[in-house]
Amino acid sequence: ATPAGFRALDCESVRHFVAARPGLQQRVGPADSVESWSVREVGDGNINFVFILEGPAGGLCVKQALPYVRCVGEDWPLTQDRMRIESEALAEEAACCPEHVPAVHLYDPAMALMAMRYLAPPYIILRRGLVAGRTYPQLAPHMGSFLAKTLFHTSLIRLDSSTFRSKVARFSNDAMCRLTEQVIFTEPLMAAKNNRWTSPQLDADVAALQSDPAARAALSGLKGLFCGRPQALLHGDLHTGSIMVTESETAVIDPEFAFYGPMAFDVGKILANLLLAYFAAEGHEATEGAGARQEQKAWLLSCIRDTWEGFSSLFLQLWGQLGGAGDLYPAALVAGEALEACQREFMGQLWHETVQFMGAFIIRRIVGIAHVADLESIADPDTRAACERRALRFGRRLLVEGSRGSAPLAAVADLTREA
Ligand code: ADP
Ligand code: SR1
Ligand code: MG
Ligand code: MG
Ligand code: MG
Repeated sequence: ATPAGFRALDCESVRHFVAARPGLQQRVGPADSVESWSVREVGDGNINFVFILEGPAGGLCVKQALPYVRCVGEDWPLTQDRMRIESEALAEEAACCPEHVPAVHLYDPAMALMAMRYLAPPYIILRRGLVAGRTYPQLAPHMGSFLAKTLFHTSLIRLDSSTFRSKVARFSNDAMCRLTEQVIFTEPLMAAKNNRWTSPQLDADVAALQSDPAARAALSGLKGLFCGRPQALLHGDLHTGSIMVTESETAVIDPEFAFYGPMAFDVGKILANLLLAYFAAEGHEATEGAGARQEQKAWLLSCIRDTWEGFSSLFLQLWGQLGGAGDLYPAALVAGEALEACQREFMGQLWHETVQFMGAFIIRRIVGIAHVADLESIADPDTRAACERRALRFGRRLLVEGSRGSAPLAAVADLTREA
């Protein structure tokens, strides 16, 4: 139910909401400057409304959850508790990785809103930077670190089982998980009214994929992992539209889908979105000129590899330093060679699942309800469809085969060479 006292804000009412709260107001400007503040709604995501207020003292970002999905409208109701999840997840992430998380200044449950640090230009949404052809040398080390710290510190390798279970319960996030089950793990491989694709160019490709029993079985297996493996507190929507970047900084926003799930879901989502940018780059070259994206394409592939390497090596380092204190592999039970064997098995399995999730994420962005600007911004439908066909075939292969039989880095190199 909508919280008592809730009202949807617009640019005028958000100005007065902030002006009435001294702790927020002082971040934008003194009382006599309120009418001069610039206020704009900048939400370009699928779900919520986001306002930026700027005045003589600085800027502030206010994000509000209405009782429905923004990109669909009132026909798709959605819990406003997602704003509690987002503010609590940001706090959990900030506890282990403050360098990559925006500070939250207020969470107001009745208004289903959050006020947080305004990530002012040159911060830009990573997906937008990638569409414009840019590269970000710090992205892989920063995202490797964000993933390792948030996933390790919230896992049972680090925590005692009572603390772990209480966090699992606090982040059950049922409605948001059901949305993910529907739009990622169910609809893309069946006839569903939400689905869309570049038609008629991809009609035959999509028909073949949707009637492929191996793909359907693999997607169902991933849904089982998503629902049944509470391994760590996930961000839950870690695509390139949930990351803001500068040349030297990286900030992860928008964890409203946070819940306890399989680590490979988060790792796979960011890697899959980098791959989508890679496949789209070929299409941008059609208008920008042959070779125009060569440097970006090489960087995207190295960024995938380096993010995985940075993540896995820091995760294992944290495990070596602090893992013995948690209840999953207590030092008294697992040490020396036994610990090394557990770590090898864990990382091998995590990579395999990561690759399969990558396949599912690529497919959903080409066939399902929510597409990506990387591909959508390729204006010519034949050019776009050629990129999407390549990505779909590659995604199907990742989904069905995972990394079976190959060492992690060899698998990335092989798969991308053959794509
Ligand atoms: P949604 O949940 O609807 O996807 P997001 O949290 O992703 O909403 O925010 C939508 C957009 O608002 C982002 O793509 C970004 O452009 C802008 N935005 C969100 N948070 C901030 C922030 N802290 N600073 C600056 N811009 C932001
Ligand atoms: C209605 S589906 C909207 C999608 O946008 C969000 O960012 C999530 O990825 C979700 O699946
Ligand atoms: Mg978003
Ligand atoms: Mg969101
Ligand atoms: Mg995705």
